[in-house]
Amino acid sequence: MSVREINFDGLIGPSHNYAGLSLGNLASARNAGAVSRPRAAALQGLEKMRGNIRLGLAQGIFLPQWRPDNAWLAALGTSVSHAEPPIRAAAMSASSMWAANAATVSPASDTADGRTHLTVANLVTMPHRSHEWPQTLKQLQLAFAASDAFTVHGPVPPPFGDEGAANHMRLAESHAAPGVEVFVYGEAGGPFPARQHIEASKAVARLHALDPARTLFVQQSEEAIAAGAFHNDVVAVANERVLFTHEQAFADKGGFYADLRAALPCVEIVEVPASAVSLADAIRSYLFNAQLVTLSDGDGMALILPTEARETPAVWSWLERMIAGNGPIRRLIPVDVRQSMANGGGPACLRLRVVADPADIDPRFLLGEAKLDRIAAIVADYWPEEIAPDDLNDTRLIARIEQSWLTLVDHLQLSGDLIP
Ligand code: SUG
Repeated sequence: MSVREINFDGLIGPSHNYAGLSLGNLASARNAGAVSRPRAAALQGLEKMRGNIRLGLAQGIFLPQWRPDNAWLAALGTSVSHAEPPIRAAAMSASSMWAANAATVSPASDTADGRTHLTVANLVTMPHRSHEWPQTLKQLQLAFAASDAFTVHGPVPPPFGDEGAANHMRLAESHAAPGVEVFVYGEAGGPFPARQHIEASKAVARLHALDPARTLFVQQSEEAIAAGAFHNDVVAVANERVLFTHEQAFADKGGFYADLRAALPCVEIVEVPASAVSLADAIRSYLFNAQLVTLSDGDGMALILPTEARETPAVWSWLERMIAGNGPIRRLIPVDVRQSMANGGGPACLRLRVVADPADIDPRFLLGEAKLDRIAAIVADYWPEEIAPDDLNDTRLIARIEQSWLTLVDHLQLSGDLIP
């Protein structure tokens, strides 16, 4: 058995557009109404995956969802041509690309029954994301069908908001070792919604049969949410024994750090002080929405971060100082995911981490460079080049989006399983 971390990236779908749907997500609001570039967006995401494969990391993929979501529109008593524009935009959203919000994952070494548990996120807080889970669940059930290795749970019931791995961190001496799972939740009351509710986090921990001694529930700071950190992964990221975090990420950082050190004595906390990088710069640059990965050559850890981090002077000079020191993070790898960033999704939002044996996973969801090239060719041939908000009601555009999806799903031999 060779357990390792696999990053499943959400392929950016052909309907990718900027509809300003996410209150509290400053980039989404700033770019509302802009013209999107779905083809370039998907190719950017694929190049990020290619870079990770070349680093020797295991890579998986989730497919975009069928759009428009006609079943959801029908349940609302409408259709894509009759729906009011905000509902139409919600039904057309490509937001399932942000796979960090697909599910919460607890690897086998953390659970009582020795299986890897996944709970699909209900995403109830945002209407355009609230209808993602049925198609996400379908893909999870296919990819992780091996029932002796995985248990896939349905969503926590509403009204308890659950946004999946974006508010969950796992720290362990190594990926395969038993870990400490940290669930970060928000409290309502600030200017923006708190999208992760503690009741949902506790439900997921119970469903996954985690050891209470190695499970922490930690409140996100109100100032972080108010500054635009609508998910914890905008202000903190963990990998193995390292927590990389902004000083103002948590409501009671002293209590959290002490509990974490008690549960995992080998933990290394790399904290970025507000005096060096303000919350505003951290959120604008998405410094913490990086993939913090362990390099396969035994060369420590790398941060795969958005190019925006390099363009933000306070952020880049802090990172250069960090790299010059003797810490656990040894390399900085900027990647261009600007199309996703403009909707508030950085490198870490685009992936779901699963620690498991790749041999237990349906190979249709695993990715090597040859398959990646074939997917990129389909994207280049089919994905629309541009979408302006007014186009979302254009029947030719909708037909093209549907054709793009069908071609991809057929190529990956998933038609029989995924066509609605
Ligand atoms: O839920 N943006 C997503 C971004 C999700 C980022 N994920 C993580 N941080 N893990 C969201 O706010 C914007 C869509 C629009 O406005 O068209 C959007 O849904």
